[in-house]
Amino acid sequence: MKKIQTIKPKVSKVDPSNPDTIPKFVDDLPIPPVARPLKTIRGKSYYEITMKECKHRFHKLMPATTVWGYDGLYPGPTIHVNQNEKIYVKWKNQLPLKHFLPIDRTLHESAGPPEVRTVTHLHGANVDWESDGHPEAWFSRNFAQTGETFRRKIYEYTNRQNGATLWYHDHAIGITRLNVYAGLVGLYIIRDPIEKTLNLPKNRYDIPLIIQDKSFNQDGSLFYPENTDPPAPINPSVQPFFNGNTMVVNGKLWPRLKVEPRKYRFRILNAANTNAFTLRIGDGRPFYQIATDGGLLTKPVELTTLPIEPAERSEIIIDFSKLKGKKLIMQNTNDEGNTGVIMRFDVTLPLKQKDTSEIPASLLPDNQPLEEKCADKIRLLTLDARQDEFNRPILMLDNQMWHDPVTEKPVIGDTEVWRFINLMNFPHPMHIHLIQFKVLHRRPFDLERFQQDGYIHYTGPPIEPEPYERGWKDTVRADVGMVTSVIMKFTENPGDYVWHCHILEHEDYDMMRPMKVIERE
Ligand SMILES: [Cu+2]
Repeated sequence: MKKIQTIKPKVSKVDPSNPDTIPKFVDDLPIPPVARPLKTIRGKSYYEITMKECKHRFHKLMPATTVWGYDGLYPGPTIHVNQNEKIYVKWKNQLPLKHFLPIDRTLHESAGPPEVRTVTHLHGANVDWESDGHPEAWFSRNFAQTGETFRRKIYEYTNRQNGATLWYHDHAIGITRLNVYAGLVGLYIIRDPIEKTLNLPKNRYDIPLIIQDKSFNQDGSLFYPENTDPPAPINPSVQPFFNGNTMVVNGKLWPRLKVEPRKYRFRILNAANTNAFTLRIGDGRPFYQIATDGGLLTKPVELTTLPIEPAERSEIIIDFSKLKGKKLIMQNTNDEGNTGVIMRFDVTLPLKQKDTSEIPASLLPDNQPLEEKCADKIRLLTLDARQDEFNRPILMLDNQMWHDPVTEKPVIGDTEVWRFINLMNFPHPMHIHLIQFKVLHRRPFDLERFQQDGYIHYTGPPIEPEPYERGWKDTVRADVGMVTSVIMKFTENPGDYVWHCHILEHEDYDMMRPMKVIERE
């Protein structure tokens, strides 16, 4: 047998702080384990998931790295549920009392105790507000201290929504970027009966890909910058953005996945702090998108590239059946060099059995069309910036800080259109808790005139959403120079939620606002 050449540099030559020295495609892609309920309560599954500090090996030639993980795992265990199946989760904090990443003490309550606080948000969930993971519903180790909106230790998820790939992550006020970067992420998969009839690739052919960028110090510890460049007069200081110099998938640096020559379903999550990626497979071969954030599309969309913003999910089917023996790199075409490479698919496994799975012509009937003309309320919401006393940018929504009084108060039963007016020179992934929306359109406008008179002067017709965002969404890219409109119907669950930019460095300072969903009077 011909020996396949493997890359085996000496351990001493790998410098975790220099990505050029870290060989790619030497670790197999790990699959996060399935979360198991501790017991059942009145017939419902009850989970306890404990946040712990632990050691994690990002690469077989790197020393183990201190991370924070749900159940001591990075990424955390995947929770699997069925549509309408109610479950309970007690999220527990047994983390150290001191953070291992640099805390900016000028943000929110970061100045005072407790330094380490956590609260878990299930991103994309239709959930009662007390279980939503409100940023001020934080709790410290063993619930010793709790934030202002903390109401319960055990969260209840009803899963009244379409089958979808959701994810859970930390959302504590002022330190979300650090807690998520430390490792507090995991997947939550809802399955529904429609999906089960579709004969999509399943079980070992249904694979999650949680993509993040990270940087490391020489000793293998996680690197996160202490200050801005040029430095702010206070230290540590929040960053306006974070770019890692390596790519991590399911916890491994540039992993490889050995696949059979057949179809696979991939559930892709961009769990990066700041970075958007544009995915491309091999030489740009076509693949098929089947789902967005909130579940299945009406029909598959053929793509050769797929942009994905922080917090967005996209599910695709790749057909490797004609690629036996080939190795295909998943790239990020937004970057060159190390962060332009994500992972590799090696079509080297023998076909276990005939692939009978399908890429169906249609997926989910569109039985909830939302039309702009039926909106009960249209909100114009700006994305803007000013400077703080240290000459750092404060990014804001509607010119307001997090602690300013709530202005978005949707009424149950109403359909609302939100228009995100981006006044900055950078796109922002806007996320609204509780609901799934549809992207209506993006429309170019005259930024200069808006800044003079505060009115939107459109400079062109509305542009249809991209082919890859024509399904249920909870996060949307608010483009530069555009008014991005989304439409949604509030159906249940009054209470205190939030909406925010999902660039974590932005939501911490201060691109997050409260949203109070109210009952009709
Ligand atoms: Cu932002």
